[in-house]
Amino acid sequence: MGPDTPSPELPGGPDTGPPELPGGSVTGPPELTVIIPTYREEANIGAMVREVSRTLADHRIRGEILVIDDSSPDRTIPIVRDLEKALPHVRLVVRTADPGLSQSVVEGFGIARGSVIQVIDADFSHPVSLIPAFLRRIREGADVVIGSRYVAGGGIGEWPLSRRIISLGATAMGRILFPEITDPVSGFFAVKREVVEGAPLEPRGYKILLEVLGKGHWTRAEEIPYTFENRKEGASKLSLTTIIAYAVQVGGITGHAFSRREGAAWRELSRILRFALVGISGIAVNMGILWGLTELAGIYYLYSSAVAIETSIITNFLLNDFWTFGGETGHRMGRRLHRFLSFQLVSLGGLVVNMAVLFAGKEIFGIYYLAANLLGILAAFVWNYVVNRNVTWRGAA
Ligand SMILES: Nc1nc2c(ncn2[C@@H]2O[C@H](COP(=O)(O)OP(=O)(O)OP(=O)(O)O)[C@@H](O)[C@H]2O)c(=O)[nH]1
Ligand SMILES: [Mg+2]
Repeated sequence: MGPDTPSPELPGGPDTGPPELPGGSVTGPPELTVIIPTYREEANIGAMVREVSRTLADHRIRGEILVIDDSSPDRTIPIVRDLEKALPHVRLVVRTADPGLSQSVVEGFGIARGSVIQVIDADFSHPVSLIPAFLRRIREGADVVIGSRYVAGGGIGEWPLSRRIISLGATAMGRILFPEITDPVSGFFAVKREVVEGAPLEPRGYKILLEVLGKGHWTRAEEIPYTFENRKEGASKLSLTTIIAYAVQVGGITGHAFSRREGAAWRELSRILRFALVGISGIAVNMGILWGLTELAGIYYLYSSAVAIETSIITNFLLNDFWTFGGETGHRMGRRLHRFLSFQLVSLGGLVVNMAVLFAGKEIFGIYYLAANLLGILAAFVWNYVVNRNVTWRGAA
C-alpha cells in the first residue's frame, strides 16, 4: 500500500482526535506512546501498525506509534516508511549500532512523547485490543501495568516443552526478586514515563521489564491477564546467548539493589539475607545445644541432637517471624501457630532435600560427601526460603 492510498479505515492522525479529550488540544503531545520493537517483521508490521492505530482511534486515545527497528534487512523499513507518510502519529526509528530488543525499547523510552508508554511485540503475540485496558489502569493510579501469562485468565499458546521450561526458569528467577509479580519478564507492559525517566537502565538482556522493575521509580504495579499467541509470521530468534544475557541482567539488578538499598528488589534481597543469617544462627543453636546436653548433662548424643534440631527450628521460626518477615503478616497467636506448623513442615522437607542432594551427589556423581553435603545445604536453603516465602509468610509485603 502506497503513502497516497491510505485505506479508508485508517485514522487520519491528529485531526481525528476527539475534541472532548482531557487536555483538549488536538495538536498537543500524545497521552500514550506505543513502542513496537522490530527486527525482520515485514510479514507482521504493516498489519500491526494499522491495528494499533485503529484501536487508539476507536478508544479515542491520543497516541503515537513508535516503531524501533534494528536495520532489518527485509522490507520492514520501507513498509513503516510508507505508513509514516500516511499516518502522522506513526514514527520510525532505524537504529544502526548496538542492536538488541532491550536497547531498542530503552531508546524508545528516551524519545517517547507520551506520558504513558506501552511496549508491545510486533508479531501479534500480545493482544492489541488490551492496550486501552493498560492505559485505564495507569490513569487509575498504577505506575506499571504488566500483561501476565500467569494470573487467572492468562496463558500461553502451544509452546514446545523446551521453550516452556526456559520461560518458566526465567520467570522463577525474576519472581525471587519480585514475588508479588507473576510475570516479571513479560514483553507486554505499560509504564508512566516517570518510572523510566532518569532510571539507570542497562539494557543488556532480552527482558527489559525486569530491568524497569529493578531500576525504575515505581510503587504500584498491577497485572492484566492475557494469552500469549505464537508469532503469526516470521521466524523466532530465541537463543542460548539470550539466556546467558538474562542471567547477567539478573546479576546486574541484584548489584544495583544492593548499592541503592531501596525499592522492591532490595526489600526482597535483604529479606533473603536476613533469612540466611537466621539460618546460620540456627546452626550455632543446634551445635551449642548438642554440645551442652551431651558434654555437660551427659545425655546420649542422638537424643541431644533431636532436642538441638527442634530448638533451632523454633528459634529460627521466631527470628524469621519477628525479624525477617517483620511480623507483617499478623500477630494473632492462632495465625502465628499456624505459621509455625507450616515452617516446621517446610523444615522437614528441607531435611529431605538436603539428604537427597547429598545422596545423589555422592552416589550418582561421585562427589566427596562433605562437598555434596554443601550442595545439599544450598538446595535446602533455596527450598526453605522459596516455600516459606510463598506459603508460610505468603502475605508479607
Ligand atoms: N529492534 C529490535 N527488535 C527486536 C530484536 N529482536 C527481536 N525484536 C522484536 O521484539 C519482539 C519480540 O521478539 P520475538 O522474536 O518475537 O521474540 P519471542 O516472542 O521471544 O520469540 P518468537 O515470537 O518465537 O520469535 C518482536 O517484535 C521482534 O521483532 C532486536 O534485536 N531489535
Ligand atoms: Mg514473539
